[in-house]
Formats: sequence, structure tokens, C-alpha cells
Amino acid sequence: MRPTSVSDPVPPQDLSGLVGHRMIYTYANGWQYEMYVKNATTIDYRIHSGHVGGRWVRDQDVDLVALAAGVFKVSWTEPTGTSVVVTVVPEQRVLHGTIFFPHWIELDGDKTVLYQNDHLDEMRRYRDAGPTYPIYVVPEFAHITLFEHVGDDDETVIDTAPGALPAGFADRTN
Ligand code: FER
Repeated sequence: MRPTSVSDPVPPQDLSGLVGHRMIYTYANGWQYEMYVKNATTIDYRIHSGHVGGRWVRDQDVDLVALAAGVFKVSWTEPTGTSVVVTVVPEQRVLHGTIFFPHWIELDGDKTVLYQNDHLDEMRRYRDAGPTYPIYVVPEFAHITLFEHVGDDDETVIDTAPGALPAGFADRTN
């Protein structure tokens, strides 16, 4: 394998093992999330349970890279000011996420529990009002309970609020 270096630092980028897939996963703290990697720069997601359970988002821009074959890193900043880094190893059904919540979301996460796309300016106002600090950092491993290929750029994969899904939707495993 070509060594990583300052002048040529990028390992081979085969993103096909994550792009076009839906995964449902549960963090070790019990928080359950669903992510659809819509394409190489975009995710949709739903939060089934946890500090901001009920929240859902479409068309979030992300940075997605392959660190090595089958090892992916997804990172982004939300309009709320929350930043997230998720490392995914689908073959091992392992994921590690670090969420960096601004302090205002630690105090009152319910303000972000909605379909964010209909409230983007409101979220930016909350972000700018803060308080931002101290950041509430949540680093956790997760187990991927469902992993399936559903294809790229499908607007029907995440089109329903987490609370409006059929009973047991997020409990389906494979
Ligand atoms: C995740 C952890 C956090 C994730 C999304 C978030 C889709 C988003 C957090 C927020 O904005 O509240 O694994 O995956």
C-alpha cells in the first residue's frame, strides 16, 4: 500500500461500502440513531431515542472519507452548532460517534426535537444566542443492528418523523 505522507496523504477512496446504505445503531449509553448515507456528501437521519430523541434531518452536508478499506469517517456541523464525528466499520457492525453539543442543547435539547429542515433559521438563531460553552461531549461506541443497501439519493428512505413510524420499525435487525 502507498504510504501516507504530507505530500500525498489520501488513502484510496472507495466509499461504496457506506454510500447508499441505511444503518440503525444503538450507542452504549442507549441512544438509538438511524443514518442514511444518501451520497458521498449528504446524509439524512432520525434519532429514535436519547437526549434529542425525536429529532430528524434531511440533506445534511458531511465530509465522508475512507480511512482504510471498509473504515469510514463522517463528520459535520449542524445549524444548531452541534458537531459530530462518526467512524463506521460496517463489516464489524461497529461505529464510534463523538457528539459535541453546545451548552444550550445540554440545557434544553427539546428545542432541537423537530424536523430541522422546516426550522433552519430558528436553529441558527438558537446557535448564535448560545450559550455555547462548556461543550457537552458525548463519545460512545455503538452496535449497528441494521445495515442495508437502499441506493443513492432516495428521498423516501427518511421521509417520516421517528415517532410516526410503524411499531417496531427501528427494532428490525439483520
Ligand atoms: C449520530 C450522532 C449525532 C448521528 C447524528 C447526530 C446520524 C446528530 C446530533 C444532533 O444534531 O443532535 O450518530 O447520526
